[in-house]
Amino acid sequence: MSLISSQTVAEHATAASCWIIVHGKVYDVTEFLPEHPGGSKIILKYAGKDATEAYDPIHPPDAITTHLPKNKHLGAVDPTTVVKVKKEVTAEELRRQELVAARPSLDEIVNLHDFEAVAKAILPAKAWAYYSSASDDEITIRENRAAYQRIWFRPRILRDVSTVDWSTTILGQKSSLPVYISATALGKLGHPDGELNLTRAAGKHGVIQMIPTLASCSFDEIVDAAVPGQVQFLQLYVNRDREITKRYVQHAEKRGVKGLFITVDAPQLGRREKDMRMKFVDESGVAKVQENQGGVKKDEGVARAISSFIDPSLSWKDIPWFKSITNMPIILKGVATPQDALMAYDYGVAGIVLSNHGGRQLDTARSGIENLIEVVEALKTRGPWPNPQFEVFVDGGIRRASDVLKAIALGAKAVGVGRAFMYSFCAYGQEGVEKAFQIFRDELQMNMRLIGARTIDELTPDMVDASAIHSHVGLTPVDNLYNTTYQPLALAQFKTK
Ligand code: PPY
Repeated sequence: MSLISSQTVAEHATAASCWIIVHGKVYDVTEFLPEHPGGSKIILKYAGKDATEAYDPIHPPDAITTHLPKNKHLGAVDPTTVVKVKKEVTAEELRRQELVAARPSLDEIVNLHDFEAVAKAILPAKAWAYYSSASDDEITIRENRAAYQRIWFRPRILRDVSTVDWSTTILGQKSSLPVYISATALGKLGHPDGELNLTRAAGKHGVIQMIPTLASCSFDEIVDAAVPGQVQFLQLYVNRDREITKRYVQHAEKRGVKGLFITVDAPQLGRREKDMRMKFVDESGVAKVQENQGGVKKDEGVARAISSFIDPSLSWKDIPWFKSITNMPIILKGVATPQDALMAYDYGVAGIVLSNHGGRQLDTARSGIENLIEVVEALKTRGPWPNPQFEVFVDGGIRRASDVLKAIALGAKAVGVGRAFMYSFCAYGQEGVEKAFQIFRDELQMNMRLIGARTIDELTPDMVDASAIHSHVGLTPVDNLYNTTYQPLALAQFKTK
């Protein structure tokens, strides 16, 4: 096939005929414009041009080739015709690069909050807004941390804690930590290797990674990056087109994925205002004077832009179907009440994650750790507890091994950590994630010794005092590190000249 000159591509720069270049290939996306989950406006910005840089962080590499009919793949661009446009380095970008160079050395990172602080400083504003944002007033995201501080330890003494072992099993799979990497989307917004940083670190350290449906890397890239025997789970957003979901799930099972975590708390995406407000901020980080023209669809932030494929009609009736299409254990991610925990149990799934989606969905929903207490009580009515056939996980707000131990003492089989691992690779790539694991190990060793638990099984409910958990009146000492990295919400900005 003959090469296409970039001048020819440039002639197709309107909604009537829209060509774009991605990874050196030319695509005719004219008919796809109305179907693009992120809206047509963003594609039109790159009409007739190379869209690779904008495409990469948001899409797995194969998204365009799988979704666009073959007759719209027009061929390769002639590289000799491509005029290299020198990318203008903005003031924000310059400042960012200076900060990257001045990052604390990894040796100076002593806790997980440190990663978050570095990520906050060095991430592009849009990436930080997308990752850090939570819904509405961001009450739940903060409560996720605060709840752990309403639980106090009741340590046991004189138990010979010379050796302590925090390894465990999760859904029957070995895990070196009682912590798994929870799914977080769009990893390449924060680091060029995206989710592969997590895969590589997890493979080296025997930690289980949950692969997100909305990863920036493709599912196969993430599985290919695993070492032999490395355990991976899959987080699933259920597509309106069930055939797509079926193919995806069965492909994952074939590729050796060991657990299917179906997200059940996101029939519609929460309104994450920090992310939404990015619309009004231009590249230099200065508030942009922008009239809201009639008819122009409001940009709703990165997340809402790409969420239209998620099926809001998902219901309990679908659970038998999932069981019929896969033998992987099915876990419902985003359960928040004892009633639903019992329904999940009665529907015969393998477990639940007590989660509020990192505070990104229903604001003022309670924390997973608070719900755990009632859920465990309810599950005891169904038979002996702990029940090896039904595992309960918790996520949201975990930054310390002490948080992990509290959840396990109260009945969680393991906990999920999403943002904290993501921030560790945003700040330091794979090495950052490995350091985060080391921090967990150091803190687990110290805390297990001080609590008097030599193994995960020795963590029992009597080792914690959770009597204040349901009191939402905060009288605990102030969590300074968290409060420093937490960025308060802002109100709408007045126009600047
Ligand atoms: C989230 O942002 O909370 C997600 O779970 C990922 C996501 C990203 C974009 C659309 C829908 C969900």
